[in-house]
Amino acid sequence: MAKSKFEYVRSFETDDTCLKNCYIVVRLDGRNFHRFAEQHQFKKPNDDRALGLMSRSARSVMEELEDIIISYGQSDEFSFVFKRSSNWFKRRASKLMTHVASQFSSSYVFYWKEFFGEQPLLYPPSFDGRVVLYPTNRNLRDYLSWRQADCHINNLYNTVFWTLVQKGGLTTTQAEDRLKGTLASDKNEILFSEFNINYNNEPVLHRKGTALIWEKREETVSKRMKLPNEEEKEVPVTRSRRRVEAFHCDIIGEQFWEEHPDVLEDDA
Ligand code: DGT
Ligand code: MG
Ligand code: MG
Ligand code: MG
Ligand code: MG
Repeated sequence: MAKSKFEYVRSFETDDTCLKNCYIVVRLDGRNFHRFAEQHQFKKPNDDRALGLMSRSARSVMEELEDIIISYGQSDEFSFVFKRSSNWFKRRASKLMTHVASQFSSSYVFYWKEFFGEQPLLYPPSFDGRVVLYPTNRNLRDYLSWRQADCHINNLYNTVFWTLVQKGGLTTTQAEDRLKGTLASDKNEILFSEFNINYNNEPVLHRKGTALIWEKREETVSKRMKLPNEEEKEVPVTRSRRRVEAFHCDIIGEQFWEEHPDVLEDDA
């Protein structure tokens, strides 16, 4: 086919193919969710409706897009990991990232009512995205560990902070001053000795965030079948189905990975 004289503009496009053999991680983060949470009266420090909606949207991303093996989320962020051998959209970073971000954002709006009921969504939320490549299982696991450690650090801080405000009667400025320079052990101690709260008994969803993976399930359904020269009858049919399952547990140690050996491909 003859090319138009405008065709050359294509050559201005830059190549953003992700390096082969690497896990491709897309991390989304809510834009200005400090304000979004205020405006929608999110419960402090954790709103289970908001966290549920984030997970529901992430599930939609995994179900609608190809090759995502695990995702991990906390607060207003979610990370999606594409399998190493993925060739979806020829591994073009911008395609992968924008599909993840738009599928997630539209799902967040689409499923809003399932979690917030009649409380209206006041304006369209948006999420930024970035792409990071990790060549080894160790690097990928360290990435996920980093996000879960971040969840822990922020949740411990926020739990003590809001306990000091909500139960201790401090102003937010006083609570901030009280926590300046404190270590994790000091924060645990404040919760325990002043408010009789054992941080380890706080909801695991808040302490560990949410990991979503694919799990195989054997499913038996009965089907009506008509064989030649026989009456139609009910026969049990077993098939294996994949579905996204949520875990709120430690993903830093070995146990989770030993129990789910199919998530990561072996290093070379
Ligand atoms: P950004 O990401 O630079 O556009 O700005 P933000 O405001 O989204 O900041 P970020 O992502 O560092 O922090 C997440 C904010 O979202 C933080 O202000 C607390 C808020 N947030 C997330 N989950 C909850 C929740 O469950 N309850 C409440 N009250 N706030 C939440
Ligand atoms: Mg941010
Ligand atoms: Mg944010
Ligand atoms: Mg964030
Ligand atoms: Mg098109």
